Amino acid sequence: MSLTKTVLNNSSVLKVNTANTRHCLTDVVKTEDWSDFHFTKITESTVSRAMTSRYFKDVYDYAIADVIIVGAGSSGLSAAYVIAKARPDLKVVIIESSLAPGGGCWVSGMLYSAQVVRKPAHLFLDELEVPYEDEGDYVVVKHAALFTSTITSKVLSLPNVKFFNAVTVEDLVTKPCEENDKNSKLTVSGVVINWTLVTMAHDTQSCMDPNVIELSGYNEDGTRDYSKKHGVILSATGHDGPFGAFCAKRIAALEPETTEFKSMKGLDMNKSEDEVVKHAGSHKGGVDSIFFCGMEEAEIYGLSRMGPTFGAMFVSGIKAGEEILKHFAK
Ligand code: 48N
Repeated sequence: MSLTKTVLNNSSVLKVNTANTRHCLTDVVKTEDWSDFHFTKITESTVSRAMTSRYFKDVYDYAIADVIIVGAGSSGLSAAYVIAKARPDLKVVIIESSLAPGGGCWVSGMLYSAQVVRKPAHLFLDELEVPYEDEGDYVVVKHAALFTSTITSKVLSLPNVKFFNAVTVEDLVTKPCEENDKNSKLTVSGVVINWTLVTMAHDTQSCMDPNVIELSGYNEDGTRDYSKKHGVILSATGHDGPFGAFCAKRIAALEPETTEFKSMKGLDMNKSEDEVVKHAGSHKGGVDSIFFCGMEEAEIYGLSRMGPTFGAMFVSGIKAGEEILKHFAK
C-alpha cells in the first residue's frame, strides 16, 4: 500500500491511497462517509426463531448419537476431527461445559503463547495446515490459539458434528452389561446434561432436572437392538477439577471394584506423552462403551503429566478416534 504524506498548516495528515482500500463492501458503499450504508430489515422474533428452531432441531435430532465426546479440549477436538471426517454417517455430539471450546489449549505454559509440539505429532499440524517453526525434534506453533482455532473450525464445519457448549455432563446413563459380556458389569448408554450455569447452581436450589443424550444401539423399549452398533462415549475432560476428569471419577464411583481413580503423577515429559498415547482408547475396566483420551487418562490411570507440550493431546485423540472407528467398522 503506498502512503502519500500531505503537510497542512504544520500538521501532517497521512492520506491513504484509496485505490488500496478495497474490501468486500467497497462496491456496496457509495458515499465517503458511509451515510448510505444500511442492513436489510428484520424483526426481533425472526432472529429468535432462526436461533431456537435450529438449536432445538439439533437437540431433537441428536437425542440419540453414535459418539458422544465429553470435553472440547485439544484431545477431544482431535478425536472428533478423526472420527467425524472418516465417518460422515456417524452422529457425533461434543458437549463442552465452557462457553468456548479449546480447554487449556488457548495458551501454552502459564500465559506463554508459543506452543511446543514434539515430533511426530507435527504431522497432525501438517494435516490441519497449521504453520510452525521446525526446531528438529520438535516444532513450535507461534500461538496455541492458532492450533485451537483451526481444529475448532475444521471440526465445527463437519456436517455430522453437533457442538453443545456451555452444557455440562453431570452424570452418565448406565445399563446392565450385555449378558454375554463377562468382563464388565455396567455399560454407559448416554450422558446426563444440564446448562453449565444450572449445574454450578445446584447447591442453591432443591433440584433443577437435567436432560439426556442417549447412545445409539437400543430399541424404542430400551432393549438392546443388536442390528445396530452400540454407541460410545469418549471422555476428554482433562485434569481433575470442578468439572474435569468427570467420567473417570464417575465410573470409579459407580464401579469401585473394577475402576480405580489413580490421580495424575508428577511431571515427566518423555515418560508421560508416550504413556498417555499408549493408554488412549477404550476403558479396560468393568464399564463398557467408554473411551478416554487426553489428560483425563493421566487422572484415571495414574500417569505422569507432561506440562506445556501438546503432542500427546493430539495423538491420544487420534488413537482413541482410530479405535472408535474400528468399533464401528466391525
Ligand atoms: O484442555 P482440556 O482440559 O483437556 P485435554 O485433555 O484435551 O488437554 C489437556 C491439556 O490442555 C493439558 O492440560 C496440558 C497438556 N497440560 C498438561 C499438564 O501436565 O498440566 O479440555 C477439557 C475440556 C475443557 O474445555 C472443559 O471445560 C471440558 O473438557 N469439561 C467438560 N465438558 C462437559 N462436561 C464436563 N463434565 C466437563 N468437564 C470438563
